[in-house]
Parts: sequence; C-alpha cells; structure tokens
Amino acid sequence: MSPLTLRDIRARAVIVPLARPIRTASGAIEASPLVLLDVLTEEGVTGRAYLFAYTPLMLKPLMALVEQVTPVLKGQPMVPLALQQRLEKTFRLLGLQGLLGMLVSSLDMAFWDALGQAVGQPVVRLLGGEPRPVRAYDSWGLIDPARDAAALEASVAQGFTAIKFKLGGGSLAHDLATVRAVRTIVGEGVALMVDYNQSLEPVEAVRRVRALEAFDLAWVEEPVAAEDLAGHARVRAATSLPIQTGENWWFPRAAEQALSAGACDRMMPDLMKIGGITGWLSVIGLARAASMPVSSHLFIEASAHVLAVTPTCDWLEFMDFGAPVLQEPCVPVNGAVTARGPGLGMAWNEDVVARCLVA
Ligand code: SMN
Ligand code: MG
Repeated sequence: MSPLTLRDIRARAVIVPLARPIRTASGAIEASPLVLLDVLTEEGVTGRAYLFAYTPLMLKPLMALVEQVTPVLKGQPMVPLALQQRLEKTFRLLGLQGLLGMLVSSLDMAFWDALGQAVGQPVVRLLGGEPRPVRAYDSWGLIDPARDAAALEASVAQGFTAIKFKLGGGSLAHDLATVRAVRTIVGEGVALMVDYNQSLEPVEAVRRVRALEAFDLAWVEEPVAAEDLAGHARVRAATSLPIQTGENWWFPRAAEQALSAGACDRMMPDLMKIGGITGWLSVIGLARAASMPVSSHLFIEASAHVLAVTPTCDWLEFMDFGAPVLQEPCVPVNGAVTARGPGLGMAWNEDVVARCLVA
C-alpha cells in the first residue's frame, strides 16, 4: 500500500473543563488548554491528536507555530520517522524543545493515527502488538484528605489498584500526614505513588524522601528540577524508595542522558515531549536494555497503544485531559485501559469543541 500524502494540518484551540483541578506544588491547572490537530491527507484520511498546552497563555503561540510548520510537511508521504527527521533537520539550529518539541511530538501521534485509520487497525497492531488491558493508576493533584476522602474511596471502588497524588505543597509534616491519611482512606491493598513536581532542592528532597521511607510507596516522582539529573541521582542514592521521572524529557536523547546519570529507578516519558510514538519506540529499547520499568504520562488513548508494546511496561497514568472533547472517552475497566482503534481510537465531540473553541 503506498503511504498517505499529507495535504494540510488544521489546528483548533479549546479550553475544556477538568473533572477536578490539578493542584501541584509547582502551580495549578484549573482547566485543560488543548490544541486539537487534524492532519489531512490527499486520500481523505484524517489523523487526530491533541496537544496539552499546560497554560492557556500558550494556545495562540502554538496555533501560530502550526501555521508556520505546516508548509514544511505539505505534500510529504505520511511516514512518521521521515517526517520527524525532516522537522529535526529543518530546526537543527533551534533544537526541538518547548512548544516546537510538543508540536512535533503531537503531530507524530496524529501521523500514526492516520496510518492506523487507513488500514482500519489500532495503532498497537502496526507496532507489532495486540490491544490488551494495561493497568492504570488514578492520578490526583494535591489532596485534602477531608475533602477528597469519598472521591478517593470511589476511585478504588471503580477498580483502580493504585493512586498517585502530589506532595510538596507544605511542610514535611504536612506531607507525612497526607500520605498517612490517604493510606487510611484507600486501605492496604492499593499502591501509592507521590509526585513532588520538581518543587524541592536536593538537600530538602533527601530529607523528605528519607522520612517517606516509613511508607511503602511505589515511587517518588520528580523530587527536584527535571533537568537536574545529578540531583535526581543524589536523591536516589540517599533513599530506598524508587525514584521516578521522565515526563519532561525532550526526545530519546534526554532519556539516554538520564539513564547514564543514574537519575531514576523507573521512567515515565510523555508522548508529547519524547517525540510521540516514534520517539517512544526508541526509548523503550533503552529501557529494556536497562531493565527499567516504563510508565506513561497523560495522553491516555495513545499511551494504551504504546504501553502494550513496551517490554518493561509498568503503569498507565489515568489523568483524562482529553475526555471532554472525545466522542468516546477512555473508560478504565477493572483498573486497566485497553487500546482502541482504528488508529488511536479518537474522534472529536464537535459539539463540545464548538462550545470550548477559543482560536
Ligand atoms: C502533571 C504534570 C502536568 C500536568 C498534569 C499532571 C504531573 C503528573 O506531573 O505526573 O501527572
Ligand atoms: Mg508528574
């Protein structure tokens, strides 16, 4: 079958409500600013992906970026690796990071979606795998145990066997009290992960992580600045708790640098920063060689496809930014998510898109 030909890229900026605001030690996300990408082909297939902008302030710059980047890709065969290499070459002097890195990675997801749709198959099959249930953890922000107890109980009743929540919003004593309270609420059979969202300096991070050893945590995430690999390694050397990081790695080389620095015990690349599905495929080879468990970050729909072909598959993060704009949001079953097709299994809910459109 000859490859599809990229005809145009349509972008729409929306701000959609969140089921619950995401409060972190490094800031709060009250609503979900997304750029919806439609990659149009001469053959009539449309590849879809959504880009999470973190803040509404980045929506207009991202829309402008799509307009500038599209001519570089128009008329090209829909071959994800070749398209990404074309963009890498075009922007070699600038480098693929920040908004440009997010766009390149998101477009890659849309390219793979188009390829899967063209043959009526889920992307996971194009990657050599099969759709299968991938265990998921329910991902929370900063927690107020009194306010959130019922919702946490509901999360466990829904079938989640793991809960992640954020720490670092107050003192160490506050962190310890929160972990103790969450453990009481969810019971002993549920794995707990905590996420500091880069909010600590290494010395304080060592102090806090050592105190958290009193609890059986599955991991402590981004205790220090994402780019401080030596800092991550220093915290990791000082504690028995697994250190998790990766959501802010730009493309596969950043993963290699983190592994070489001994920065983590587990990794969680973000499909929107690691180079999309194409980037992910490079990283899971590194992870396999290092016997490093791999989890996802956001992007539930595409993550279910790539984790199903990840040899050291660990957890899928269930934090559903895309749900409001999808005709059929991802629904976890018995605490697991299974990839759907064709493609990545996404179609826009155009009524919601129209209501939430900002550009
Ligand atoms: C996170 C980061 C950015 C937006 C939402 C959530 C968090 C996570 O670091 O790991 O989910
Ligand atoms: Mg995180």
